[in-house]
Amino acid sequence: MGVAVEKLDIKKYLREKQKIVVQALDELMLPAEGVFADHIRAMRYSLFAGGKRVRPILCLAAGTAVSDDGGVEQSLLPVACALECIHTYSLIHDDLPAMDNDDLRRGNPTCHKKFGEAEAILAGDGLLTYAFDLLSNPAHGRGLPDTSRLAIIHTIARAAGSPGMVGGQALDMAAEGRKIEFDHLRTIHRSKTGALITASVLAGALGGGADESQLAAMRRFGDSVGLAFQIVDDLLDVISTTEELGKPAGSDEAQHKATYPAFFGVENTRQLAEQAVAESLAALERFDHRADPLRALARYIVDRTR
Ligand code: GRG
Repeated sequence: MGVAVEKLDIKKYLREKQKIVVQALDELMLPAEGVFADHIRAMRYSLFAGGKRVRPILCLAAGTAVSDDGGVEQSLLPVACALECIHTYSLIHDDLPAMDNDDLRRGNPTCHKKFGEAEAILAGDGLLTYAFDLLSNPAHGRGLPDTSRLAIIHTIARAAGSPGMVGGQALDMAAEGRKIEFDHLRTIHRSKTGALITASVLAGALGGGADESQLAAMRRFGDSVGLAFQIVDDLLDVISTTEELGKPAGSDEAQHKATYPAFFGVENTRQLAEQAVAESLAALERFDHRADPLRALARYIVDRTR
């Protein structure tokens, strides 16, 4: 398995898939024209401001891991794009003055800095809603059976909403300036960041026709990768520069936020990230070479520098 992870050129794979996702986003996102042009321009600004596209790529890779159908990636593209729309909305709203009040995102001025606060709120609302338009629009069915599509919609809605990302954000906001236990931090991480990452993997697996035991394994994979992602995010905030991150570094400490490095120190945090990746790889043990991109993505998530 270790060999398989090394065999795949993850940088090349990411470049290829990022290009496919960005092209699909451009085709599937509403055009900035007509009476709503200004509003749609704000949505598109944040959507195309860069970003690693981790969630859509995890979705495509999970579909490929469980399917023999060479067309599965094409069928999953609207789902992948919907995940990126939801993620981008969460970043726009997270940056607002009422939340993290950040000026920089993906190396560019945040949506509210560029378009004003009201338009940024609406751009986020528009992206969230458009995600479900994409997911449910039969015109974008392209091979996904309705039962799979319904299961995907439910999985993503649950993960993005109050039992997932939105709830996690609410817990995070409520914890600001308070001393919290580690268990509570883990709950925040799992819901705020982990839930959408797990849903991205599950959505891909559902689209690829995974059976119950494959779905259970994919859930374990997604949960561990989501945790690794958040641990590394905490770590990068401490060890990287604003230039490298494209968003303000050191902001967790400045806001007295509870993080993995604050609880365990930098070195132990690194080890915890490694442990989470090892768990994610163990979850994929029963999958063949078609899961190699997923394995390589798990590795990339801890090795990344932004
Ligand atoms: C406002 C409802 C609502 C939710 C916000 C995701 C989130 C919840 C807040 C973002 C705050 C944050 C920095 C979380 C840490 C993990 C994370 C989601 C990082 C950003 O995701 P990346 O690294 O970003 O995938 P790019 O720009 O590459 O897409």
